[in-house]
Amino acid sequence: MKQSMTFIPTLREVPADAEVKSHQLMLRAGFTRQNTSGVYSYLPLAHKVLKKIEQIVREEMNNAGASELLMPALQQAELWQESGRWYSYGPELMRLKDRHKREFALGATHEEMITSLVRDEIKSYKRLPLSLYQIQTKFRDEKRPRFGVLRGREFLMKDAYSFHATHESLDEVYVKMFTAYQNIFSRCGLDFRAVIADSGAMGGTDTHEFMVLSDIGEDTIAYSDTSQYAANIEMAPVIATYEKSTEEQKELVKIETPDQKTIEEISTFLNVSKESCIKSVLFKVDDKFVLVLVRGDHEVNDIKVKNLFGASVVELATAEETIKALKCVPGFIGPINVSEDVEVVADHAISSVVNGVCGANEEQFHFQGVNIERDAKITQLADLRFIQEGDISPDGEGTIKFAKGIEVGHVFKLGTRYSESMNATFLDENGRTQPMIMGCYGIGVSRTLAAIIEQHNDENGIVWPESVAPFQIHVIPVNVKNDSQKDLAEKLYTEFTQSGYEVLIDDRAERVGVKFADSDLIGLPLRVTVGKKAEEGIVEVKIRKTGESFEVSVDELHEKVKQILGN
Ligand code: 9G3
Repeated sequence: MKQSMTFIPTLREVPADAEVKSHQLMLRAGFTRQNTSGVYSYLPLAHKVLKKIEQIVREEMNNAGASELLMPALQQAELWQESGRWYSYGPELMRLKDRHKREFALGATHEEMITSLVRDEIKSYKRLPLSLYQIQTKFRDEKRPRFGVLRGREFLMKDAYSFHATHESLDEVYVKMFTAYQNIFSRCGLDFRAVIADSGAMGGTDTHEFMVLSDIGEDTIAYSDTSQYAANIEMAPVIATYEKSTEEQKELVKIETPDQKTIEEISTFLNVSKESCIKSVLFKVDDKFVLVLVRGDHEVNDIKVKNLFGASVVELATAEETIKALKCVPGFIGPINVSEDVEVVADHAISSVVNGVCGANEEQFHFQGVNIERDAKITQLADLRFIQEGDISPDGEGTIKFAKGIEVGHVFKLGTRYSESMNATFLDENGRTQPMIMGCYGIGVSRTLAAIIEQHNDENGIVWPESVAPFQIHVIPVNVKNDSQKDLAEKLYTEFTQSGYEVLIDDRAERVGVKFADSDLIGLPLRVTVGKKAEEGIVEVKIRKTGESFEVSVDELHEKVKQILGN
């Protein structure tokens, strides 16, 4: 490709509203432009990278036995009404009406679509298992789109779905997909971890997220410092046990604590440790109030609360709801003398608190000498806190550390969640009608592009891994007005192209400083500069990743390039 004829609008300055490296570099290196909030165009260089990533995805999906198809983005509302999700999703699901006022969703995902497609055609266990995938634009009206294409409202996803007669069959395909994902992200040059994700009610092995390690990642990974264990912090179970202090039980005493509301304030005001404080958090779990108790130095994990009750919605109670439910303003609530219609549950660590402190359900007052099993009515003790750094790893090996991650993939065992609600059944070998068992497997393709940039850049720009670089070689004639430089550069461009390399030539009549700065921004693996020594048949080769550069005579050049690019 000739730069004088394509479209790579590079920028000198760092755009002010781009907060993360990948967003800044995609704008500066002329890979993308924002059309509106969360909506982007992928310019020619980004488009070539997307195609490279897609090609890797296709090879691995096909190798895992999946067949590619393409479903509509326009999804009739009836499909989502059948699964019930038309009503459970809010403004994030983009909806529209056609000319006949019929309602549609813009595809945020395709479980309903694929299930309705398969149920009409597959009736016998003999046709299972079946794995299908597509690579297609998805629409999700994110409340806060940010970080460029990392969290957009329109993005490119590979979504795969598998259909099975048995759970064993699903397990087999799940492993194949898991392996395919490891291959995909490795081939894209990413440093990633497969982490156990929110298991919902089922149990920890039915969903994994693939996280690219990055400080700007929005997800927190809890991983063991000595074993392979890694989980999304939302999911990581806590197996720590707590020794009960041998302290004598004291009397319950109500004390005045004027304006002391937080654990920090109480612990300082009463000169007690945070571990001996009881943090009471009121939630609305579906349509009932639940008071969750955790030790003062811990945090409530709302996903674990949701899973404990199998709820679909868990939200912090508002101040008004708190006053209504506990007859007390926030900051002084606690588990003692709580009305019947508030259920009180506690994290395991609470059972080790002796003579603790908690809110008195009376403004400006707390209780001291609290011993929960004596003073309060707990309906359940459960693992309800977030795991913390230093906790023992849930597999019993090593201690937990945290890392931030960007979720680029997510694999699920769906079970019969959609086949039952949408009546996708098959006849098993005994002639009995059964709901199909499903799996689904997603990769954020456009997000993967940005994640690669997050992990592969330096102070001068992007440093593309060769496997996904938009081109392999950047040929740069220093001065296109000098015939020997211009002719040699064009000769090399033609020869490399004929040898099967993908070559970009900067044939613009620009100053060399601009060409080198743009070349570093765009970040192709190899640069061949044709300058003053063109008459002597000498060019300069530069390796983008290491910065190493050396002069090479034209007759050794092809061999040298072959060595470096390992084509
Ligand atoms: C929606 C909207 C947003 C959503 C969903 C539905 C996330 C939704 C989860 C999935 C599960 C898997 C197939 C590929 C892999 C992921 N956000 N999810 O279902 F309507 Cl607005 O998408 N789907």
